[in-house]
Amino acid sequence: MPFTDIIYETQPGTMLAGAEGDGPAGAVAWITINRPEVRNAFRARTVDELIAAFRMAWGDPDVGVVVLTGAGEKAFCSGGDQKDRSAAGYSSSAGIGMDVHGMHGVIRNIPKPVIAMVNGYAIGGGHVLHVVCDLSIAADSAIFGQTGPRVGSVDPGFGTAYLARVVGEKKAREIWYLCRQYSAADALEMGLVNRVVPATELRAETERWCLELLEKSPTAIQLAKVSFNADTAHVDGITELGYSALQLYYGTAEAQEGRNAFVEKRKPAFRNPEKS
Ligand code: 2NE
Repeated sequence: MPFTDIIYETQPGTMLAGAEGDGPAGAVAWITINRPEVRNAFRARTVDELIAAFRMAWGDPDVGVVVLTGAGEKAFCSGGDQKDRSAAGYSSSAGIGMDVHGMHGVIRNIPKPVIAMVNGYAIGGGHVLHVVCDLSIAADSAIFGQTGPRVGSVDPGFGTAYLARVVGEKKAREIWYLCRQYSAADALEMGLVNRVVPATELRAETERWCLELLEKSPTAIQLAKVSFNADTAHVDGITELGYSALQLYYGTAEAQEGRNAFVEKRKPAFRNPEKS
Protein backbone atom coordinates (compact mmCIF):
# COMPACT_ATOMS: atom_id res chain seq x y z
CA MET A 1 0.00 0.00 0.00
CA PRO A 2 1.55 3.38 -0.96
CA PHE A 3 1.41 5.68 2.05
CA THR A 4 -0.09 9.15 1.65
CA ASP A 5 -1.14 9.93 5.24
CA ILE A 6 1.82 8.54 7.15
CA ILE A 7 5.58 8.18 6.81
CA TYR A 8 7.36 4.92 7.60
CA GLU A 9 11.12 4.95 8.14
CA THR A 10 13.66 2.75 9.86
CA GLN A 11 16.79 3.91 11.67
CA PRO A 12 19.64 1.52 12.49
CA GLY A 13 20.55 1.25 16.18
CA THR A 14 24.08 2.40 15.33
CA MET A 15 22.67 5.78 14.23
CA LEU A 16 20.76 6.52 17.43
CA ALA A 17 21.71 9.40 19.74
CA GLY A 18 24.11 8.06 22.36
CA ALA A 19 25.14 4.96 20.36
CA GLU A 20 28.82 4.17 20.86
CA GLY A 21 31.19 2.02 18.83
CA ASP A 22 29.26 -0.52 16.84
CA GLY A 23 26.06 0.47 18.71
CA PRO A 24 23.32 -2.11 19.33
CA ALA A 25 22.12 -4.44 16.60
CA GLY A 26 18.58 -3.84 15.47
CA ALA A 27 16.64 -0.84 14.28
CA VAL A 28 13.85 1.54 15.21
CA ALA A 29 10.74 1.95 13.05
CA TRP A 30 9.48 5.54 12.99
CA ILE A 31 5.80 5.93 12.10
CA THR A 32 4.72 9.54 11.59
CA ILE A 33 1.13 10.66 11.02
CA ASN A 34 1.55 13.20 8.25
CA ARG A 35 -1.56 15.40 8.12
CA PRO A 36 -0.32 18.52 9.93
CA GLU A 37 -2.92 20.74 8.22
CA VAL A 38 -5.60 19.05 10.39
CA ARG A 39 -3.36 18.62 13.46
CA ASN A 40 -2.66 15.05 12.31
CA ALA A 41 -6.28 13.95 12.62
CA PHE A 42 -6.82 10.45 11.23
CA ARG A 43 -9.32 9.42 8.58
CA ALA A 44 -10.14 5.83 7.53
CA ARG A 45 -7.19 5.78 5.12
CA THR A 46 -4.79 7.00 7.82
CA VAL A 47 -5.95 4.22 10.13
CA ASP A 48 -5.49 1.58 7.39
CA GLU A 49 -1.99 2.90 6.69
CA LEU A 50 -1.09 2.92 10.38
CA ILE A 51 -2.19 -0.70 10.71
CA ALA A 52 -0.14 -1.62 7.62
CA ALA A 53 2.92 0.22 8.97
CA PHE A 54 2.72 -1.49 12.36
CA ARG A 55 2.45 -4.83 10.55
CA MET A 56 5.58 -3.95 8.53
CA ALA A 57 7.44 -3.22 11.75
CA TRP A 58 6.05 -6.43 13.25
CA GLY A 59 7.36 -8.51 10.33
CA ASP A 60 10.80 -6.89 10.14
CA PRO A 61 13.18 -8.93 12.32
CA ASP A 62 15.60 -5.99 12.54
CA VAL A 63 13.04 -3.70 14.14
CA GLY A 64 13.19 -3.85 17.94
CA VAL A 65 11.29 -0.68 18.86
CA VAL A 66 8.55 1.34 17.16
CA VAL A 67 8.06 5.09 17.67
CA LEU A 68 4.74 6.73 16.79
CA THR A 69 4.66 10.50 16.35
CA GLY A 70 3.04 13.33 14.40
CA ALA A 71 4.41 15.59 11.66
CA GLY A 72 5.19 19.21 12.48
CA GLU A 73 5.54 20.91 15.83
CA LYS A 74 1.91 21.46 16.74
CA ALA A 75 0.33 18.04 17.10
CA PHE A 76 0.92 14.40 17.83
CA CYS A 77 -2.65 13.59 16.73
CA SER A 78 -6.06 15.25 17.12
CA GLY A 79 -8.11 12.05 16.73
CA GLY A 80 -10.78 11.23 14.19
CA ASP A 81 -11.13 13.65 11.27
CA GLN A 82 -14.41 15.40 12.06
CA LYS A 83 -14.77 16.68 8.50
CA ASP A 84 -14.83 13.07 7.36
CA ARG A 85 -17.60 12.09 9.79
CA SER A 86 -21.33 11.89 8.96
CA ALA A 87 -24.42 10.28 10.46
CA ALA A 88 -23.10 7.00 9.03
CA GLY A 89 -19.81 7.37 10.89
CA TYR A 90 -16.38 8.01 9.41
CA SER A 91 -16.24 7.42 5.65
CA SER A 92 -15.48 3.76 4.99
CA SER A 93 -17.41 0.57 4.68
CA ALA A 94 -17.39 -1.12 8.08
CA GLY A 95 -18.21 -0.47 11.75
CA ILE A 96 -17.83 3.17 12.77
CA GLY A 97 -16.17 3.52 9.36
CA MET A 98 -12.57 3.30 10.55
CA ASP A 99 -10.84 0.33 12.08
CA VAL A 100 -9.74 2.22 15.20
CA HIS A 101 -10.16 -0.94 17.24
CA GLY A 102 -7.81 -2.76 14.83
CA MET A 103 -5.31 0.09 15.15
CA HIS A 104 -5.34 -0.13 18.95
CA GLY A 105 -5.02 -3.92 18.63
CA VAL A 106 -1.91 -3.82 16.43
CA ILE A 107 -0.20 -1.32 18.77
CA ARG A 108 -0.97 -3.50 21.77
CA ASN A 109 -0.20 -6.83 20.13
CA ILE A 110 2.96 -6.10 18.15
CA PRO A 111 5.55 -8.02 20.18
CA LYS A 112 7.88 -5.03 20.41
CA PRO A 113 7.71 -1.91 22.60
CA VAL A 114 5.90 1.08 21.09
CA ILE A 115 6.85 4.59 22.22
CA ALA A 116 4.53 7.54 21.65
CA MET A 117 6.73 10.58 21.01
CA VAL A 118 4.19 13.27 21.88
CA ASN A 119 5.31 16.41 20.06
CA GLY A 120 2.19 18.59 20.56
CA TYR A 121 -1.55 18.11 20.96
CA ALA A 122 -2.62 14.56 21.87
CA ILE A 123 -6.36 15.12 21.76
CA GLY A 124 -9.48 12.95 21.43
CA GLY A 125 -8.69 9.69 19.61
CA GLY A 126 -5.13 11.03 19.33
CA HIS A 127 -4.92 11.01 23.10
CA VAL A 128 -6.15 7.42 23.16
CA LEU A 129 -3.42 6.52 20.66
CA HIS A 130 -0.65 7.59 23.04
CA VAL A 131 -2.44 5.90 25.97
CA VAL A 132 -2.38 2.50 24.21
CA CYS A 133 1.34 2.80 23.39
CA ASP A 134 3.70 1.09 25.85
CA LEU A 135 5.56 4.28 26.77
CA SER A 136 4.98 8.01 26.23
CA ILE A 137 7.72 10.63 26.01
CA ALA A 138 6.41 14.18 25.71
CA ALA A 139 7.68 17.61 24.75
CA ASP A 140 7.12 20.19 27.49
CA SER A 141 4.80 21.94 25.00
CA ALA A 142 2.53 18.88 24.55
CA ILE A 143 -1.15 19.15 25.51
CA PHE A 144 -3.37 16.23 26.44
CA GLY A 145 -7.12 15.69 26.63
CA GLN A 146 -10.32 14.02 25.47
CA THR A 147 -13.03 15.89 23.54
CA GLY A 148 -15.70 13.24 22.86
CA PRO A 149 -18.56 14.72 24.91
CA ARG A 150 -17.87 18.10 23.28
CA VAL A 151 -17.97 16.79 19.69
CA GLY A 152 -20.63 14.09 20.06
CA SER A 153 -18.39 11.06 20.27
CA VAL A 154 -16.61 8.71 22.66
CA ASP A 155 -13.69 6.35 22.18
CA PRO A 156 -14.79 3.60 24.57
CA GLY A 157 -12.80 0.66 25.92
CA PHE A 158 -9.08 1.36 25.71
CA GLY A 159 -9.95 5.07 25.63
CA THR A 160 -11.92 4.88 28.88
CA ALA A 161 -11.43 1.70 30.95
CA TYR A 162 -7.74 1.34 30.11
CA LEU A 163 -7.16 5.05 30.74
CA ALA A 164 -8.58 4.49 34.23
CA ARG A 165 -5.90 1.82 34.76
CA VAL A 166 -3.27 4.41 33.90
CA VAL A 167 -4.46 7.47 35.84
CA GLY A 168 -7.14 6.06 38.21
CA GLU A 169 -10.94 6.10 37.96
CA LYS A 170 -11.58 9.62 39.29
CA LYS A 171 -9.02 11.29 37.04
CA ALA A 172 -10.12 9.29 33.96
CA ARG A 173 -13.72 10.30 34.51
CA GLU A 174 -12.69 13.95 34.96
CA ILE A 175 -10.67 13.81 31.72
CA TRP A 176 -13.63 12.38 29.80
CA TYR A 177 -16.58 14.25 31.31
CA LEU A 178 -15.05 17.75 31.44
CA CYS A 179 -12.93 17.62 28.25
CA ARG A 180 -10.25 19.86 29.75
CA GLN A 181 -6.75 20.22 28.36
CA TYR A 182 -3.76 19.21 30.49
CA SER A 183 -0.14 20.34 30.26
CA ALA A 184 2.80 17.96 29.91
CA ALA A 185 3.65 18.69 33.56
CA ASP A 186 0.09 17.69 34.58
CA ALA A 187 0.42 14.53 32.47
CA LEU A 188 3.67 13.56 34.16
CA GLU A 189 2.18 14.14 37.61
CA MET A 190 -0.80 11.88 36.91
CA GLY A 191 1.36 9.08 35.42
CA LEU A 192 0.01 9.60 31.92
CA VAL A 193 3.52 9.94 30.43
CA ASN A 194 6.91 8.52 31.34
CA ARG A 195 9.08 11.57 30.71
CA VAL A 196 8.83 15.23 29.72
CA VAL A 197 11.70 17.07 28.03
CA PRO A 198 12.10 20.43 26.26
CA ALA A 199 10.69 20.19 22.74
CA THR A 200 14.15 20.67 21.24
CA GLU A 201 15.40 17.54 23.03
CA LEU A 202 12.41 15.31 22.30
CA ARG A 203 13.89 13.38 19.38
CA ALA A 204 17.28 12.79 21.04
CA GLU A 205 15.68 11.71 24.33
CA THR A 206 13.39 9.30 22.47
CA GLU A 207 16.39 7.87 20.60
CA ARG A 208 18.17 7.30 23.92
CA TRP A 209 15.16 5.33 25.20
CA CYS A 210 15.18 3.30 21.96
CA LEU A 211 18.88 2.59 22.44
CA GLU A 212 18.28 1.30 25.96
CA LEU A 213 15.45 -0.89 24.72
CA LEU A 214 17.50 -2.32 21.84
CA GLU A 215 20.18 -3.37 24.33
CA LYS A 216 17.70 -5.53 26.28
CA SER A 217 16.56 -9.08 25.59
CA PRO A 218 13.83 -8.77 22.92
CA THR A 219 12.14 -11.97 24.04
CA ALA A 220 12.03 -10.88 27.68
CA ILE A 221 10.46 -7.58 26.63
CA GLN A 222 7.98 -9.42 24.41
CA LEU A 223 6.95 -11.69 27.30
CA ALA A 224 6.62 -8.72 29.66
CA LYS A 225 4.44 -6.91 27.10
CA VAL A 226 2.21 -9.93 26.55
CA SER A 227 1.80 -10.40 30.30
CA PHE A 228 0.86 -6.74 30.84
CA ASN A 229 -1.64 -7.04 27.99
CA ALA A 230 -3.18 -10.25 29.32
CA ASP A 231 -4.30 -8.42 32.45
CA THR A 232 -6.35 -5.92 30.42
CA ALA A 233 -7.37 -8.19 27.52
CA HIS A 234 -11.02 -7.99 28.57
CA VAL A 235 -11.01 -4.31 27.56
CA ASP A 236 -11.06 -5.56 23.98
CA GLY A 237 -14.64 -6.74 24.50
CA ILE A 238 -15.66 -3.39 26.01
CA THR A 239 -14.16 -1.65 22.97
CA GLU A 240 -16.09 -3.90 20.56
CA LEU A 241 -19.35 -3.30 22.41
CA GLY A 242 -18.67 0.42 22.70
CA TYR A 243 -17.98 0.86 18.99
CA SER A 244 -21.21 -0.94 18.11
CA ALA A 245 -23.10 1.55 20.28
CA LEU A 246 -21.08 4.43 18.83
CA GLN A 247 -22.23 3.54 15.33
CA LEU A 248 -25.85 3.97 16.49
CA TYR A 249 -25.04 7.18 18.40
CA TYR A 250 -23.43 8.80 15.32
CA GLY A 251 -26.82 8.59 13.59
CA THR A 252 -28.50 10.79 16.21
CA ALA A 253 -29.12 14.54 16.05
CA GLU A 254 -27.19 14.92 19.31
CA ALA A 255 -24.00 13.38 17.90
CA GLN A 256 -24.36 15.30 14.62
CA GLU A 257 -24.71 18.54 16.58
CA GLY A 258 -21.32 17.93 18.23
CA ARG A 259 -19.62 17.26 14.93
CA ASN A 260 -21.33 20.21 13.17
CA ALA A 261 -20.49 22.63 15.97
CA PHE A 262 -16.77 21.73 15.69
CA VAL A 263 -16.71 22.17 11.92
CA GLU A 264 -18.71 25.43 12.16
CA LYS A 265 -16.45 26.66 15.00
CA ARG A 266 -19.30 27.30 17.43
CA LYS A 267 -20.47 26.01 20.80
CA PRO A 268 -22.68 22.89 20.54
CA ALA A 269 -26.30 22.98 21.76
CA PHE A 270 -26.68 19.33 22.73
CA ARG A 271 -29.85 19.70 24.75
CA ASN A 272 -31.71 21.42 21.95
CA PRO A 273 -29.88 20.62 18.67
CA GLU A 274 -32.80 21.66 16.41
CA LYS A 275 -32.47 25.28 17.60
CA SER A 276 -28.73 25.64 16.84
C1 2NE B 1 -6.28 19.84 18.42
C2 2NE B 1 -6.80 21.24 18.70
C3 2NE B 1 -6.93 21.48 20.21
C4 2NE B 1 -5.79 22.24 18.09
O1 2NE B 1 -6.25 23.55 18.23
P1 2NE B 1 -5.56 24.74 17.36
O2 2NE B 1 -6.21 26.02 17.82
O3 2NE B 1 -4.08 24.63 17.45
O4 2NE B 1 -5.91 24.44 15.84
P2 2NE B 1 -7.33 24.56 15.09
O5 2NE B 1 -7.43 25.92 14.50
O6 2NE B 1 -8.43 24.12 15.95
O7 2NE B 1 -7.11 23.46 13.96
C5 2NE B 1 -6.33 23.73 12.79
C6 2NE B 1 -7.04 23.10 11.63
O8 2NE B 1 -7.09 21.70 11.86
C7 2NE B 1 -8.45 21.25 11.82
C8 2NE B 1 -9.26 22.47 12.25
O9 2NE B 1 -10.61 22.36 11.84
C9 2NE B 1 -8.50 23.58 11.54
O10 2NE B 1 -8.89 23.58 10.17
P3 2NE B 1 -9.07 24.98 9.36
O11 2NE B 1 -10.00 25.86 10.18
O12 2NE B 1 -7.68 25.55 9.27
O13 2NE B 1 -9.65 24.56 8.05
N1 2NE B 1 -8.61 20.14 12.75
C10 2NE B 1 -8.08 20.01 13.98
N2 2NE B 1 -8.45 18.86 14.54
C11 2NE B 1 -9.26 18.25 13.64
C12 2NE B 1 -9.97 17.03 13.63
N3 2NE B 1 -9.93 16.16 14.67
N4 2NE B 1 -10.71 16.73 12.53
C13 2NE B 1 -10.76 17.56 11.48
N5 2NE B 1 -10.10 18.74 11.43
C14 2NE B 1 -9.36 19.07 12.50
C15 2NE B 1 -8.19 21.47 18.04
O14 2NE B 1 -8.02 21.54 16.65
C16 2NE B 1 -9.20 20.43 18.36
O15 2NE B 1 -9.78 20.45 19.45
N6 2NE B 1 -9.44 19.52 17.42
C17 2NE B 1 -10.51 18.56 17.48
C18 2NE B 1 -10.18 17.42 18.40
C19 2NE B 1 -11.31 16.42 18.37
O16 2NE B 1 -12.41 16.72 18.79
N7 2NE B 1 -11.06 15.21 17.83
C20 2NE B 1 -12.02 14.21 17.59
C21 2NE B 1 -12.43 13.47 18.86
S1 2NE B 1 -13.45 12.06 18.56
C22 2NE B 1 -12.27 10.86 18.11
O17 2NE B 1 -11.14 11.18 17.92
C23 2NE B 1 -12.67 9.44 17.95
C24 2NE B 1 -13.71 8.89 18.65
O18 2NE B 1 -14.36 9.63 19.52
C25 2NE B 1 -14.10 7.57 18.46
C26 2NE B 1 -13.41 6.79 17.58
C27 2NE B 1 -12.35 7.34 16.91
C28 2NE B 1 -11.97 8.65 17.09
